[in-house]
Amino acid sequence: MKCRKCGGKASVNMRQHKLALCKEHYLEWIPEQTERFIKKYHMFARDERILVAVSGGKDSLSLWDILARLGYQADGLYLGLGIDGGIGYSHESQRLSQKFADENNLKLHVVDIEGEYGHSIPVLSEISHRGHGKPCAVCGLAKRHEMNRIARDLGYDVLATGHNLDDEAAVLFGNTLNWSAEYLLRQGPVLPASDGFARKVKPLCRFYEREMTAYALARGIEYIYDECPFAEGSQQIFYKEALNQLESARPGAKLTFYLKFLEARKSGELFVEKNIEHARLHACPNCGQPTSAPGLCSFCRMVEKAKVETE
Ligand code: Q46
Ligand code: ZN
Ligand code: ZN
Repeated sequence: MKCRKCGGKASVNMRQHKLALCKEHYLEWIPEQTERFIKKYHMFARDERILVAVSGGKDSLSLWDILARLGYQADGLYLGLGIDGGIGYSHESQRLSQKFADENNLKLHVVDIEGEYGHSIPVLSEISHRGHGKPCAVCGLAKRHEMNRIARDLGYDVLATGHNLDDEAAVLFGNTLNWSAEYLLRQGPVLPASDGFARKVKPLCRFYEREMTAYALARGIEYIYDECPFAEGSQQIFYKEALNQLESARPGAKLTFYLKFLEARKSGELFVEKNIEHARLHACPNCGQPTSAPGLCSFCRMVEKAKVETE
């Protein structure tokens, strides 16, 4: 397999784009594409200040890396959730986030939930009895609240998260299975600011997860491989696996699923019943069934025609 740009040995092959690239050209292609998506979806402008939610994983660190390479003013925000899970999850993810910031001369804000509110996420979850044993409901609530608070307090124009196509397609799949109209209408690459809420953007939403893994590895970014221990067995992961099966049988299915959804939403077709033309129907003079064709209905005309031709 050869790189389409230079003819050298390809190191990444993207079946869904029918595109193979060498490492060097892949590392150019990802930021170029990201820039294209930022413009296409009107995410932010050059003079705006961006706060990147950083978790220490490959997606958020890659996003930060790409925005910095593109010359955007992007600072990071790490939220200390206080999750250990036997692997020191929060500790390690914070260490890697800080390491990335230091090595690249980037500014990282660190907010520790326990330091700020007296309890870690798992403890807050137990106390509040939300979410049936898993702290994810409390965690999601706290993350949204804190990211928004810090963006507002520190004067950032926009909040950026590292959600990739696999994440977005899985959420879309879940929302579709439940026909959650409200969520479907809010899902997309950009959630505009609305009273008290900062604008939220997802610049990586069109990249497959494995494209981001390839990027992080090629850039030599050190990230935490483990997922949060509470993610195991989640519905989200189940949906991802289902979509991966679909994708392996039909390369590009995931991207099409997401992009066609964005198109339908933009054109206003989603959940709007089309006005089917019932007007101007009249009875066919031959069979009496309703028809919009002038004179005979299409069926009678076909039969007529067949008669004439076989006479
Ligand atoms: S919600 Fe749940 Fe995640 Fe919070 S507790 Fe872990 S898995 S980090 S995306
Ligand atoms: Zn090349
Ligand atoms: Zn509040």
